[in-house]
Amino acid sequence: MKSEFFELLIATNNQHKLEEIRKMLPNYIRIKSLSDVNFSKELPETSGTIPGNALQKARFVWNETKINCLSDDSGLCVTSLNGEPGVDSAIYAGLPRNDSANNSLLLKKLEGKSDRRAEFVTVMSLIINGQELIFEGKIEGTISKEPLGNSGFGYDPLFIPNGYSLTFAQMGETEKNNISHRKNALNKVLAFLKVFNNQ
Ligand code: ITT
Repeated sequence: MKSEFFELLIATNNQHKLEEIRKMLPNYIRIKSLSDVNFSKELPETSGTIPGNALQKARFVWNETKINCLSDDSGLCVTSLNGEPGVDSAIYAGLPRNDSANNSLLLKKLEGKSDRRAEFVTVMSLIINGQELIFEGKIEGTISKEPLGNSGFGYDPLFIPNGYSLTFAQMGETEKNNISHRKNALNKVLAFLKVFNNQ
């Protein structure tokens, strides 16, 4: 199937993710947000795993819209906390979700621990004409002693990728988007779409 443009619905209610994905995609992919298609339902995330949630969100949106779609389920996994907050990253400190409370809780749990290794994980589920695909991206790093920087969202003020001395929130969106877990997952999605769309 060769076509000039490829339309893709981004199955997220997280505006930060949507904007990061928008900036990473080439022009031949025309993205639509859920609000562009008047989709206002809460996305289900009850599987208990990051890949499971990614698939659950994409399936839900595909079943409701029948538009080719891409979901993103992400989390920060801290080695010395047995992978916490992981699949619960968005609500680590409880509801309503609050990035600053999540960061404070994480710092508190790491008090006195010398091992501050962590990795960000993104799993994307792509559904095209009903066919389900899964792609994973990761980046390893460490957790800083205090929140540093103002850009990005979520745990960005705490995450220092390996090989860097700045947190994601200090390095700014362009540099983060070049190396992030989300970018690594999206590169795999794009490699697939390139073949699929015969670009
Ligand atoms: P959707 O399900 O609608 O996509 P969400 O915010 O609920 O949005 P997740 O369930 O994947 O998304 O939650 C991931 C949480 O992990 C997110 O709320 C942040 O706290 C954190 N997170 C994910 N990606 C991140 C990133 O690039 N930088 C910092 N924190 C991130």
